[in-house]
Amino acid sequence: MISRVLSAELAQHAGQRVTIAGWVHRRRHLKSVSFLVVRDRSGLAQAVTDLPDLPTEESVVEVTGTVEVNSRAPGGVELVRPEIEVVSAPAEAPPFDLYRPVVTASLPTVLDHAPVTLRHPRLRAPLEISAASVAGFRQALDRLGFTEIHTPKIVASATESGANVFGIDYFGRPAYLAQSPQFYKQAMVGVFERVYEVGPVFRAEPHDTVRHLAQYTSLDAELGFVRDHRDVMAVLREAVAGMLESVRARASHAVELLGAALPEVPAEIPAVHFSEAQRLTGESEPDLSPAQERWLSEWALREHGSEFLFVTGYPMAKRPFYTHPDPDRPGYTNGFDLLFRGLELVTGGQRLHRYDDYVRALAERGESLEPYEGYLQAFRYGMPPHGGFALGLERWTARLTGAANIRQTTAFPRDLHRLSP
Ligand code: AMO
Repeated sequence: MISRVLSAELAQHAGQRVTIAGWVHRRRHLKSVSFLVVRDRSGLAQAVTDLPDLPTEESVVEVTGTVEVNSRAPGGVELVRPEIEVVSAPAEAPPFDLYRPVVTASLPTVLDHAPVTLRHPRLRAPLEISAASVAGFRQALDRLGFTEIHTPKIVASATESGANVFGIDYFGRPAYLAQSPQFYKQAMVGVFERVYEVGPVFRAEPHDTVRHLAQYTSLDAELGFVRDHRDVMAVLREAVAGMLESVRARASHAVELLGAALPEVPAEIPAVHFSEAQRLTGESEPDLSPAQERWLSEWALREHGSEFLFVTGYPMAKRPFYTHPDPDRPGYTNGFDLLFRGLELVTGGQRLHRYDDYVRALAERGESLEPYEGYLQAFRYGMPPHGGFALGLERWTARLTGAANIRQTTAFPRDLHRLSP
C-alpha cells in the first residue's frame, strides 16, 4: 500500500513509494528535467520528472513517487518517477509569485488578495507565531488555575469610554459590538475566581494608524483575591513568558524565517510609576504619548536590560470608572500598562469590587446607573478584590516579528477603509 506522508517526513521513507498532497509551489524546467515543488502544511518537497507539462502554481495536487536521497534537494530527499494527479486547478495565477522568498508587492495588494497571498511562507509566518502565542497563553493560565470563558460580543452598553463603539440593530433595539469583555470577565470572577478569554473585540477607531485595528484579538484575564495590581502584574509576567516558551517550541521555523529576535522576560519586569515616567520624559500631560512610550522602552532597556516595562499608577482621569484608586496616592490608580519594544501592549489593573464604590464612581463621572444595571449585579452579591488585564494579540505579534504595520500580523484586517476580503 502507498502511504500518504507530509513533505517534512519524506526522509524517513527513503526507498519507499509514498504520496504527498499539497499545492504546486513552483515549477522549474531545465533542459532535460523538470522540478515540481509541492507545499504542504509541514513545508516544501521536490519531485523530479521528465514530464513536459506540469500543473500551474497553486494547483492542488497529489504526487506519488519514490523517495530518493539527494543532498542537493531541499530537505535532502526528493520524489522520483512521480505520478501527478491534479485535484483542483486554479482559475488564475496569484497576483505575484509565491515562491519568491522576498515579498515585494505592496501591503494593499497583499491584503486585497489575502486568501492566496497568505499562502506565502513569509506572510503565513506571523500567523503561526500568533497561533503559538495563544496556545502558550492558554497553557500558562491553565497551569495557574484559570478557567477559559466565552462572553457575548453583542452587548447593550459600551464598556470602555463610549466614543469608539460600533452600533448595531439588534431585533429593532440599539446594541453594540463589544469593545472588550471587561464587565463579563469581572462577573465571572464571582463564579470561577480566575478566568481568561481569547476573543475578538471591536473598536470604531477613527484613526488610520499602524497600531490600530477596528477588530482585534484580545487576550483577557481576570483574577480574584488579589492584594492589589501587583498580583495581576505577576500573572501577566507568567502569561507572557508562557507565550514566548510556546513560540519557541511550536513556531521556531516561522521565527527563523522572519529572523525574529525573541525577548527575554525578566524574572521581575521593571516597573516605573506614572509620575516618575512623566518626570523622566519631562512631560506633564495626563497620558503617555507614543513618543514617550518609545523613550521609556529605550530607557528600560538601557537601565534595566529589559524589553518590557510596566508603567503603574496612571491618573484617575485617564482610566475607566471601574479602576481601583491607589489608596496611598490621591488622584492616581492601581492601573498599569505594559510597554513592549516601544508600544503599549497591555492595559490592566485592580478594579473596584464593592457595589457602593461603583455607584459613587459612576456618579462622580456624571453617568447614570441604568445602563450598567446588568454589570453591577455581580457586585450586589459579593465580589473579592480583583484585577486583570488585556493584551492585544496583533500588537504582540507585530512587535515580536518586527512587522512595521499591525495589518501584517492578522489574516483579514479590519480598519477604517477595509471590510473585505
Ligand atoms: P485597552 O482599551 O487599553 O484596555 O486595550 C487593551 C490592549 O488592546 C490593544 N488594543 C488594540 N490593538 C489593536 N487595535 C486597536 N484598536 C486596539 N486598541 C487596544 C492594546 C491595548 O493595550 N478592558 C481593558 C483591559 C483591562 O483593563 O483588563 C481594555 O480593553 O494592546
